Amino acid sequence: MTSAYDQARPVISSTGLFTPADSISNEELVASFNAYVAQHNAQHAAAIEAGEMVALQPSSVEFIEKASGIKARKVLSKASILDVDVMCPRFEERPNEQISVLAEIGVAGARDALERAGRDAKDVDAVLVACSNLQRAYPAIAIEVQDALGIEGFGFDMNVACSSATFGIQTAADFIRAGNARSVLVVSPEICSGHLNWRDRDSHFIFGDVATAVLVEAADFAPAGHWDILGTQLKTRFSNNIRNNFGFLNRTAPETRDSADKLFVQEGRKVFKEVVPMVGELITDHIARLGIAPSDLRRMWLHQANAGMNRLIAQRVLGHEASEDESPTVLDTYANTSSAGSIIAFHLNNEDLKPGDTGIICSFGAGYSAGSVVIRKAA
Ligand code: CO8
Repeated sequence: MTSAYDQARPVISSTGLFTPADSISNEELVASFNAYVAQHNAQHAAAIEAGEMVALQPSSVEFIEKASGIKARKVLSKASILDVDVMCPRFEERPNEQISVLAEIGVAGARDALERAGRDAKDVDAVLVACSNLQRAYPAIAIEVQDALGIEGFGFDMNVACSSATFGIQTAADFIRAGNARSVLVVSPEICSGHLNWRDRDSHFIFGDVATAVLVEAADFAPAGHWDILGTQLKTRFSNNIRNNFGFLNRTAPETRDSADKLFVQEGRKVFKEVVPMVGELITDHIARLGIAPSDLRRMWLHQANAGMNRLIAQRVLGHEASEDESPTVLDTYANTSSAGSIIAFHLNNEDLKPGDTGIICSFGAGYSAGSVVIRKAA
């Protein structure tokens, strides 16, 4: 028996965004970091003097802006991150009866997407929570989001680090093509502040908090003004250059439970060098497969990790330096928000495009993983 939505064509009906109220500028961040460094070096002056310990080096606003393009980051817990004696977000533990903080910001992003599509939660069939770090093992955060929104059907969590949202979009699109769903929410709540080592000079400036949502639906069900999904392409290649060893087995080796490798660590230079060609190739291959010339790409909504990386990737694909209009930046104010970055870039920079305009959402990051979603504005 064929179902009502066999062989349906997947589209993006809407996107949603939750932005924390507070922001930390590079100046505020560096002032706090350098106060910590001064305090640490004073406390260990004798050991440093004796050559038993290496003095910590200060951070700098100029370095951060030049190396990354980041000027500020949005966060859920500003005061405790800047507090030299804490340097970590603090969230009061919630009773099980109360919604968890990760689900809460996911729900806020999802409500925005549903509202923009004029969609009743009852019409949504599935919720995927696709993000870098999940607050707990189970029950799935997606099922909690599903419950909070009053959605029937099913939900599950998935993690492909920075590429979680694009992998989620392909998964949702495949559900729609296969007739297993007609309307799927892909929610990416990213509390990156929770797994960032704010005392590590090499990475303390990189991440921010946010939540995004993408409503993927069958074309014949979607509202006018949606974006047709022309194709999706995913790629993974194992690398230890971005790694976080936090996990449920940490308690089996209590002596290293709080080591720095239980938070985000990376070899930034290697990531930069290896990921730029991988992503350039992915996008070039993908659009060629779809019969789209680089000059036909009206806009690229790239992952927001590093302004220099995006410049080089866009140059490889387009053959010229991309303008801000061709490849918009949000990492200056949001910093790297992992899987949410390319979705924020799309969310804040798509309304001026016209029916028939073609663009690409592309993510890349830990794994390595990269995902490409080619879309065209429908009439
Ligand atoms: N202030 C001043 N100087 C500094 C600082 C600082 N804060 N940090 C480093 N320096 C110094 C270094 O000591 C070095 O000095 P020297 O030359 O004397 O040795 C010099 O500056 C240059 O250091 P780097 O080579 O490290 O600097 P880079 O130019 O490579 O810039 C970046 C560092 C910005 C990290 C850059 O390499 C980069 O952005 N690379 C790409 C990284 C990337 O895209 N990663 C993606 C990871 S995100 C992801 O996949 C999601 C993971 C899950 C989410 C986790 C959430 C927490």
